[in-house]
Amino acid sequence: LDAATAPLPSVSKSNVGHRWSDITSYATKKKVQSWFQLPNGNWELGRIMSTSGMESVISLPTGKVLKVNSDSLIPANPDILDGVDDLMQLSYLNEPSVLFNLQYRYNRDMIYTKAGPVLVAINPFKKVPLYGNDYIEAYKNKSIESPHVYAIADTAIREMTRDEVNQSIIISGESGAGKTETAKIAMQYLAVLGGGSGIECEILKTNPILEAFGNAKTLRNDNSSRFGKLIEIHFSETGKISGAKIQTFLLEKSRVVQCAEGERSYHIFYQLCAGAPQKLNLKDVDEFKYLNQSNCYSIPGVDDAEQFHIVKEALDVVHVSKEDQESVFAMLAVVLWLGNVSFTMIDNENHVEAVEDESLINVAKLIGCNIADLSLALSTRKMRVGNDNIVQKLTLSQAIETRDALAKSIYACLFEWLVEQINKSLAVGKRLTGRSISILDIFGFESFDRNSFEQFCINYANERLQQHFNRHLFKLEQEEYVQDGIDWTKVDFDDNQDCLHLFEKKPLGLLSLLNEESTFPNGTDYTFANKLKQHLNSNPCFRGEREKAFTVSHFAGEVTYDTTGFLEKNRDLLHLDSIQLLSSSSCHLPQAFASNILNQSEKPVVGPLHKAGGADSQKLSVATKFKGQLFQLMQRLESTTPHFIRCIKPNNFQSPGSYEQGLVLQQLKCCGVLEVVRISRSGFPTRMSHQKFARRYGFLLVENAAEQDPLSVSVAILHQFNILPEMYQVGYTKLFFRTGQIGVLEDTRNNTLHGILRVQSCFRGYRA
Ligand code: AOV
Ligand code: MG
Repeated sequence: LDAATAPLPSVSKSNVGHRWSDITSYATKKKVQSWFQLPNGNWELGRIMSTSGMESVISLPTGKVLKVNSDSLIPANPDILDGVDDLMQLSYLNEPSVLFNLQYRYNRDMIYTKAGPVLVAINPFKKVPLYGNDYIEAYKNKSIESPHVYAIADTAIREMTRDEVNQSIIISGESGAGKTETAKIAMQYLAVLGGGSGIECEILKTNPILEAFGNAKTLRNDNSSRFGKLIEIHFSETGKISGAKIQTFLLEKSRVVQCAEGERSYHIFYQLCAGAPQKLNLKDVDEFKYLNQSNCYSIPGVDDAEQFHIVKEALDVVHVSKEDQESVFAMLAVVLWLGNVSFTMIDNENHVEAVEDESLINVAKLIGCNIADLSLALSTRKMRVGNDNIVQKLTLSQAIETRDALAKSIYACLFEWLVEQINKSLAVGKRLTGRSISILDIFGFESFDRNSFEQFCINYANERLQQHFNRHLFKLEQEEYVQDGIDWTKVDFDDNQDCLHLFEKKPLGLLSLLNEESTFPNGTDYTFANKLKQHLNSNPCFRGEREKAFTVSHFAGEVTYDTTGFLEKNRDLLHLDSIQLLSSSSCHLPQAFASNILNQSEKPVVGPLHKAGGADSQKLSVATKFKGQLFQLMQRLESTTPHFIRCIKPNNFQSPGSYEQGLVLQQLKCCGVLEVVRISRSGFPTRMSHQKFARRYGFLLVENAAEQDPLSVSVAILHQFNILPEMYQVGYTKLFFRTGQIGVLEDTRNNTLHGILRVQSCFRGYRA
């Protein structure tokens, strides 16, 4: 049994495991596998043939043999760890090992993998046979253990019941990574386990509604959520769903009036046009300006007319009356017709008047106001200058801005109104007092060639969420050590407090400065950008750029923002003339919208008239409102036990079967999975119970250990193999190892087993 007693390679005392020289000296004897980076950046698994000095010879699976610098090699895990279902089981947690492990599983349709406490989900972009009642049953009965959204949902239910603490399932990842699908899969599980009252059907039907009104085709995702969503599902004492509540965040309003080439506006517009009741008098989608500017009308594989029926049925289920449904569709038609309203020049000072054509007439009819009032609201503005009330005529660009602002407001109000109706239905007659599980599905971190106010808000939200993530995982890790009686000196990890500070600091943070500038009537995107540069240039997370741009170092990478439109989007003004128009309507929805807008002002708007300059300072800025919502959200999440799911997009083409290592790696880094792995690496990531350890390696002991208890066997093994004391900790129930230790033991075990097999076959040969 030479191999068993052969001295193990010496190991480095640093936290991160082996020093390279240790590996290579060991490798030369054992032909250890190692990662080698190809010029295209991908990693390839090779075997080290020999090493001399700083040079190693490796053979690649293709048969190619290369001479490489030893420093460029990264140790690979032993074969028994191929495709482990928790990355924490890997001896080496380096990037190629993590990437390979996920890819190994992905290729076998195992799209879920645990990264310690986090579930990683890689978007398959195809149907995978992992869902449905049989699977739900199996996870419920614990007859399947492989990582799954169902398993997360199951844990959430169990911990809610056991600990009497509210739970949250927090889903994040880039656009198109699969957050919304994952949220639906989790809801499906909760609905089956907590079903019975019928309310679960209503909850599931909120998905097609909110997706129709809040999702759109973008260049990255055919069904991209353009809002954030938290759904809180309540359970009664008996574990049945008793009701639910939905909160939404920051719908992307700008999409209603403009969207990029190849993208679409919100699905519902196309659905309505395809399946519209004739009485709305709608035209084909390509005749509406708001829809035809992006040259994209359909989504491959999606039948908008059919979707429209699904949405109508869903509205029935959540008790939106037929009458209200008609009003909703009428408001959608208002938005579409508004986009077609045009203006003509009436003087040589560029002032305009709305053209009285079919679009203007239809808008007036559908809103329930008279045409002249509508026309005035779109082409003039009442102002108070000194003590005089004056009526100012609008220029073409002002009129278009006013028209678009009205369309955006109507749509945003409609969305809010719908959410409110849904919430009434989900809560009606039920007391939402029991325990709850909340599912958070927000917009992921975004970095485009050009980033605007929307990305600014989205990325700020992701910073907040990332901090929540860090704090919890750090805490969880620490708790596990403490529970097992391990001496745990705190490990440092980068938190993103500095970047959050850059956003939130008062009075000199990004948000404060933005708000301040937004209240100045003469503030412009230029003056805003200059102010940032003036006050924040010394902040390490901030860099002023040329023109009106600035760069923020986010946890997920640097993003350069173009301030064009920041102030206008942050002010988000709807002129009082427009609000008055809505409140004068004879229909109930426009009236409801008008009072909703007025209610959202900080102070009631006094008097019907604008101040000169038009800045309506009473209204909360978008950034302020969003920050408030986020704080409230974080507070709510803080009081729950979180379960994190990180969605990963394996390619940018929404196509199945393609796994781009670079893209996956970038997301693992961005969304903090490697950070979790890094935190764990500086601790003791490999854990094995005393029993399992004794069973697996006990036979390697020189002295017979059959009589001893698992703990003593384990300790004897550790001693016999001279595992350095700083490389492991003995807990009450488990052994905790630094990175790489199990790999070394495992190699010894394999060699010993091979030795035994050889000896056995020798004997057999002898007898024969
Ligand atoms: P997202 O929510 O993360 O993007 P989605 O959940 O909309 O991404 O997923 C995008 C598309 O990927 C879906 O429409 C499906 O076609 C596919 N997909 C995702 N998960 C699965 C799965 N488990 N099985 C099969 N197909 C899946 V965004 O909302 O754009 O950030 O704002
Ligand atoms: Mg989504």
